[in-house]
Formats: sequence, structure tokens, C-alpha cells
Amino acid sequence: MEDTIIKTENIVFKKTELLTDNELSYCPGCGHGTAHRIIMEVIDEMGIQADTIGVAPVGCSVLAYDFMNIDMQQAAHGRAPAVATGIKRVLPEKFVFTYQGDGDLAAIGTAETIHVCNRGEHFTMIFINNGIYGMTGGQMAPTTLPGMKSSTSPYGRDVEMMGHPLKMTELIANLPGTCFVTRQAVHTPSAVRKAKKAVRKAFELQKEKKGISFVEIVSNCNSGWKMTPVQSNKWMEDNMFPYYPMGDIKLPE
Ligand SMILES: Cc1ncc(C[n+]2csc(CCOP(=O)(O)OP(=O)(O)O)c2C)c(N)n1
Ligand code: SF4
Ligand SMILES: [Mg+2]
Repeated sequence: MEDTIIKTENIVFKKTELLTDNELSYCPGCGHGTAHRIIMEVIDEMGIQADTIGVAPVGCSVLAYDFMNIDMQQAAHGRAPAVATGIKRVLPEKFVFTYQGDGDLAAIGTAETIHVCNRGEHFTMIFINNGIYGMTGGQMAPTTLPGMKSSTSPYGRDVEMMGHPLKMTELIANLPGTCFVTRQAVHTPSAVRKAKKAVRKAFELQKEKKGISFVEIVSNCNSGWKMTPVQSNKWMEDNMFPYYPMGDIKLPE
């Protein structure tokens, strides 16, 4: 029986070796793990494992270096774009990417995000938008939806008092230093396929030195949203997608 199972022709799926065997620290059902997988599969398929450097700052993905079997650099909260700028400028032949949450990219790191996108640095940004500060206990982020409950907006986000959600992706698409800006998700097989294609395109574009290639992945935070994984994916489709619509926002010229 065991012999039959390990025969090559019986293998229907093989985890990329660019994902380590370390147990993921993410909550079961969280989109971070799937996002990690598609990025590592793209790097594997492009054969650029030895030429890629990832930068992960603080957030639930703070331990990304434990899961991604490539060169990784830790950055302080919000500072990944600045760190990636330094790495890419010193080693321009390398593929460089940042992996940032919404609290990171669209709150504490807003300035870094806007300036790298305006300067047109030649790396890729992966933006995991789950509308909340997942790691620290589900506080409101700039991306939290109107009326959405969080630990710091227990009655729902009141836009009169707390302002409007920030559509960071639409904002940076207007900046001259971005070449490819797209919004994706990873909650269904077809969404995963599309998101993977977008990540591949973003990495390919680095070779053309046209500026920042930016992939937002709208994701769930089932723990922070206080839902089951299934409920959170449904809630995301019904509530996040209308506000953060899927698709390409800017294509390379
Ligand atoms: C300079 C600094 N300020 C605040 C924090 C606390 N902190 C850690 S993670 C985090 C928010 C993370 O949220 P997000 O970037 O959306 O990632 P998620 O956990 O949701 O994936 C905050 C505020 C910190 N580590 N460093
Ligand atoms: S707290 Fe939220 S973002 Fe963090 S691992 Fe759990 S579900 Fe994912
Ligand atoms: Mg978040």
C-alpha cells in the first residue's frame, strides 16, 4: 500500500520546498498561509530561490522567515519598504519583495509606502489586507470597514469620529513610480490561481525596472473578526469585496 502511494505518478500535489516544514504560527483558516504558498511557488517556478530576498516586518507574519525558505530580512513595523529600498539599490540584480499587513503598510508605514511608490523603486510589494491589526488583538486599522466591529471600535467603526477606510491600493496606483497594481484574494481555488498569476507578473516585472509592482491580497482574520474560517470568508466576500473590489487597477505600459 505504501509503495503505491509514493509512486511518482500517484502524486497529485507536492508542497514546494521553498516552504519549510515548520508548523505555521497562523490561526487555522487564516489567509496568510495560502499567500505564503503562492509566493513561494512562484519563486520556485521561476527558479529564483537563490536570487530572492524577502522583507517581512511586524504583524502576524513576523515569523515569515521561519516559513519561507529563501533569504529573509526582518524590518521594524512599517519600515519594510525603506529596508527593501536599501537592499534593492545595493543588490539590483536580486528579486526583492516586501510582505506587509494593512496595519503595517497602511498605518504606521504609510509614509514609507507612499514614498517608495512615488520614487519608483524596482521591487514588489505584497499587501495582506485583513482590515484589522490581527497580531495585537484585532484593533481598528485604517482599512477597517464602516460599521465593522473591532476591539477598539466595539460598536462598529463610526466614520464621523474615526474617519473613512483608506484605499491604499487605489491611492498608490495614482503615483508615477508604480507600474502594476492589482487586488486579489486567496479564499477559493480560482482566486488562488488568479492571485498566483498576479504575483508571478509582479516578480517578472522587476526585470524590466519599471517601478513598484504591487499586489494587494484581501484576506480574512477569522480570530480578530471573531468568526469561524467559513463565516469569515463569506463575510469577506459580502463586505470587504464591495469596498475593496477585485482586479487590476494599473497595468504596465
Ligand atoms: C513600532 C511599533 N509599533 C507598534 C507595534 C505593535 N504592533 C505589532 S503588530 C501590529 C499590527 C499588525 O497588523 P497588520 O500589519 O495589519 O498585520 P496582521 O497581524 O493583521 O497580519 C502592531 C500595531 C510594534 N510592534 N512596533
Ligand atoms: S490573528 Fe488573524 S491575521 Fe493573525 S494569524 Fe490569526 S486569523 Fe490570521
Ligand atoms: Mg492586518
